[in-house]
Amino acid sequence: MNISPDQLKALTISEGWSNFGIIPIDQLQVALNKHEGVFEKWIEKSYHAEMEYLKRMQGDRFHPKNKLPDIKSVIVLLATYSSNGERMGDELGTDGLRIGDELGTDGLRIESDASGLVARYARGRDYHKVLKKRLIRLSKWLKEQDEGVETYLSVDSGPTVDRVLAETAGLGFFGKNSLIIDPRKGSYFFIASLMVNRALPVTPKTRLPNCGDCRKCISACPTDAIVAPGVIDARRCISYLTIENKGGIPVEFRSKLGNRLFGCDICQEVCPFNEGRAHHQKVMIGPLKEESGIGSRLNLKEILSIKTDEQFLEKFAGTPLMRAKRRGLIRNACVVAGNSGDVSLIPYLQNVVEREGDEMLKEHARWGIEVLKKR
Ligand code: B12
Ligand code: SF4
Ligand code: SF4
Repeated sequence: MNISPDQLKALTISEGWSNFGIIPIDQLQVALNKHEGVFEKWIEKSYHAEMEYLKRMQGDRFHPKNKLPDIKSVIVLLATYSSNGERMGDELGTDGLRIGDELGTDGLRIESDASGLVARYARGRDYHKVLKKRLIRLSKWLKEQDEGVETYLSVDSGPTVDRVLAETAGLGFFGKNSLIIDPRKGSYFFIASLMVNRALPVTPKTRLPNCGDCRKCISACPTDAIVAPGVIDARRCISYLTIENKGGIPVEFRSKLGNRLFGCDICQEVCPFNEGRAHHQKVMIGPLKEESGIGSRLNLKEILSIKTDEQFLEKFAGTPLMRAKRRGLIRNACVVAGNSGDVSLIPYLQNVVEREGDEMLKEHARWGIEVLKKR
């Protein structure tokens, strides 16, 4: 196909992508074969928690030909999201509490704080929709150059192993926190991809560093979820517990959540490759900025007062918080309220106990009340 990397570069930058790479399918399949075994071991150990869809999609994720039989190349694209907002783990000790905070006998923070923190990736508009639109435009452009072009696009929830794609394309290396890190730009980006049935010009790769002796993310994780370098036990990860998890949050992790209401960024915030990144994030197109979405903090009284799915939709439609649904977000808010030390939240938790028919929510609200009453 007659297109140059320079043409693609100009196009992707104008669309808001921060970087891209092209891999021939043979090279990708070799990398995927190597990683499939790692993935299977991860599943065997139940590190995937209740994310059964990962198991179900294994065949398609590790064998791109299942989705596009005539696949010749994959364009892997990165999209930076806001990294200059509020930190989720500022001055946090390994127990997830702010260093210097006055602690109660149960080790909980006494400082009053009636809001919960949202992970950076979720502060803007729903990235699935934003990035999908960009991929569709790229696909259309390719089809204009050659009408025989066929494509298959994937963003996050699609059947692709995004970090393996990004690593193989030379866009970054696997950190011990398991994230892909671009040594020049850090790790605050999404990964998306477009499979194409044409041999495209392969992008050059440079030698990348690795973590070396650093272990900052492993020691900073409040729940010890990084069980080995590069390996996350999702059952312990705050990101899983507050977003993907459909059940209750195990009591042993509740105080560790601190004020993290949705997702977690601690293993990225402590990473030296992310230091000072706020100054370098120049490619920031509207919808992924936190100003375009819900921002970094949500008011707990407001969250605990959301009575119906309609009210939830009104507030959060088009944002990544839809993933947790009303039930998940209220569950998280009960825990964060308990951790806040703010007794003015007790009546709001009491309302949850009285109003909700769901035993899981009632139990979390009662837990929050109990913790606050111990103050
Ligand atoms: C399931 C999932 C999760 C789960 C499990 C996380 C995990 N580490 O596997 C949970 C819900 C916990 C999660 C959390 C987050 N996620 Co997530 N998640 C995914 C998803 C859908 C699949 C990942 C997967 O297959 N995991 C299974 C493991 C085995 O595979 P893997 O992650 O690719 O892991 C590789 C490494 O472990 C490596 N490896 C194995 N052994 C070793 C040893 C060493 C030494 C090294 C260096 C590497 C290494 O090989 C594995 C592959 O074979 C991808 C999207 C996608 N479609 O791929 C997004 C994705 C990985 N998530 C992403 C993000 C942004 C997050 C969060 C930062 C969100 C947040 N702020 O709350 C956190 C980060 C937590 C963390 N430290 O991983 C981004 C990562 C972007 C990047 N720069 O890397 C992705 C790629 C989504 C996207 N398309 O942009 N996530
Ligand atoms: S996202 Fe948070 S809980 Fe999960 S591994 Fe990283 S620091 Fe640990
Ligand atoms: S904090 Fe250190 S060990 Fe963890 S990913 Fe960053 S460089 Fe690697």
